[in-house]
Amino acid sequence: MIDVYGIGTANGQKAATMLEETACEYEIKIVDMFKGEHLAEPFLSLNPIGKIPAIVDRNGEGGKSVTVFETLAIALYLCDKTGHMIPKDARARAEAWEWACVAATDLSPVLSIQFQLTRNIPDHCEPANEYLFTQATRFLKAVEAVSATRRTSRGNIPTPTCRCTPQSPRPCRGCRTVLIPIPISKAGATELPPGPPSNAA
Ligand SMILES: N[C@@H](CCC(=O)N[C@@H](CS)C(=O)NCC(=O)O)C(=O)O
Repeated sequence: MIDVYGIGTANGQKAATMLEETACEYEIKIVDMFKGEHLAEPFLSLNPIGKIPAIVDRNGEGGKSVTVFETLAIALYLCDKTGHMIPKDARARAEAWEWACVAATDLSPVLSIQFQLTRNIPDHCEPANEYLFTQATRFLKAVEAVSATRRTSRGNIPTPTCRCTPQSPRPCRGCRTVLIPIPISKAGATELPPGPPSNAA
């Protein structure tokens, strides 16, 4: 059994999606960021940076408990543990690492910074916002083109650019595990309620 600590933000959903995709049994432990629980114990002992998600594998190697934070580290840990989603062929495996790196080092930071910029910094520099938007579009187009031609090791078509909303009649597998729906609107992040406290300052 794996405990997943988080809430239904994009990164929280990524961990939950990977638990589903690797067919692990898991229990959701809500870390309510809107109450600042991510910046306090006991969560800080799971991730000293104070960002969700984190997992605790109660039955890790040798039957010992293993804690992992960072979504890419969680994804790789789960693939490694279960053997799911990691191609055996070296070239295909390198391709899997390529896209994992794109997600973790390109797409995710760009989307995250753009989100914070448009939501929390009203007098942000618009050219910076446009640059981030252009980059995000570039990464997402490439991901969509490639994922249209691929299947995961478990035979289902991956949906890396999920478009579910809280009202979706048939949410994707990752979104079925969403803990608290986050309102999404075409107008963008500015319409969202006030964000959780952050220790970024
Ligand atoms: N690089 C981290 C980023 C995680 C992250 O940004 N989590 C957000 C929620 S989606 C968070 O905890 N934000 C709270 C904060 O920055 O204080 C990962 O991939 O796990």
